[in-house]
Amino acid sequence: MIAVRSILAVVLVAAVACSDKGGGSGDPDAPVGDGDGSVNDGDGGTTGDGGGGTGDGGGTGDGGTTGCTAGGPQCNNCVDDDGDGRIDGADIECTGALDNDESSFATGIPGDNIDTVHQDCFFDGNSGSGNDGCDIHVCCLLGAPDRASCPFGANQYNPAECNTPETQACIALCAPLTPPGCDCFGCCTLCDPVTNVCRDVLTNPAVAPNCDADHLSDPVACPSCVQRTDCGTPCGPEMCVLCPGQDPSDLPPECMGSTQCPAGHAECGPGAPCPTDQFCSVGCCIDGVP
Ligand SMILES: [Ca+2]
Ligand SMILES: [Ca+2]
Ligand SMILES: [Ca+2]
Ligand SMILES: [Ca+2]
Repeated sequence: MIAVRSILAVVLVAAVACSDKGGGSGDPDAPVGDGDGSVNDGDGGTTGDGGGGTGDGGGTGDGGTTGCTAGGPQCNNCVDDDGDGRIDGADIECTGALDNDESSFATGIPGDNIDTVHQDCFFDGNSGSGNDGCDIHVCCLLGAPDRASCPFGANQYNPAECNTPETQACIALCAPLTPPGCDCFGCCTLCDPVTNVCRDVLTNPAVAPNCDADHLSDPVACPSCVQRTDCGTPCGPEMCVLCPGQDPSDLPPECMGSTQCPAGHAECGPGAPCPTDQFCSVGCCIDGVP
């Protein structure tokens, strides 16, 4: 137990040390890929090692960290834009590679996630179900038992329709874009990085404009939600699946410091970047918006 915890602690410290630099192995103090010809050279990234050259400035990419691109959208630019100590996909307020607002659950993409009533794929960079086939009344997500308790679009709400499964088109398009711990509509199990207390929170800024990382325990700012079970990936230490806001040190020892990713999706993190068309979110590569 002690040995495992020590290893995890070392891994965590290494990860933090790496993340703080934003450029990963570009840091000359980095433990791997430091360009000195030692056996670990190259492990930290294929193009970003050896002094922060191509990864940081060349736009090729990975900087030795998670596949981010310098100068890209805030959630994919290798920088802690909001200064909370968490970079890009490790920041719970980043919903995907195109998210250009690391400081909130909004994406900064014009027209994205602006409908309070009809919810579509939360992670596809637009509002409306036309392109994704995902369509559900917000009060299903909020768990409202009847119209009287439905705060948005109550006259259009039929609780019985909440039992309708998502369409195959919705699942096919949206699930690969959805970070572990979230359903396709942005109902996410969010964990406070400090206290590790977790809640299922509806993150859609149209519905919860005051919800951010500082208000995770506030049910007014961050309303509770009921996750859809057929589109998205649940998380939890008992499944060895990291939730947003957690890091490998939050997993029990039997997980060996490794998170389980959705089928077909690789684990990622500092020094283990995703393919260029994917995004490292909560320790797993998820698909980029097509
Ligand atoms: Ca960033
Ligand atoms: Ca951040
Ligand atoms: Ca965001
Ligand atoms: Ca959409």
